[in-house]
Amino acid sequence: MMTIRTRNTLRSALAALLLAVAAPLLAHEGEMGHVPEDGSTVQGTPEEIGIHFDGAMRITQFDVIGPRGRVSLEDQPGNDPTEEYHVRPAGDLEPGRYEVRWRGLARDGHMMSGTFRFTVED
Ligand SMILES: [Cu+2]
Repeated sequence: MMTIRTRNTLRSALAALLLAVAAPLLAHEGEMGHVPEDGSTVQGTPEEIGIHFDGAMRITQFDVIGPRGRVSLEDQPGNDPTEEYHVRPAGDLEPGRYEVRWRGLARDGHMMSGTFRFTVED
């Protein structure tokens, strides 16, 4: 009797814990799209580079890494939460592979991060 009751108590405690862990994950803002598209190839320098989220995200880091290292960006928007974050390269991007690395703060306070890649052709 005692053992069964203890086991049931443990089971409901575990279920409550799983719910508590799962709920914030369901509420998370996610990446909805990338500019240029992840894995795409673009002709020449893209006019803008950015991400769309399905909820407000406060971007804390947004780096574009190319064949020659970090790309200079013309503008880095402020720290206001936004659903669309776009930057323009300060100069022409030489042909090659590029990776965007970003970090942000979701509304629930969790740090989010991601990467996406694109290729620039002549
Ligand atoms: Cu979270």
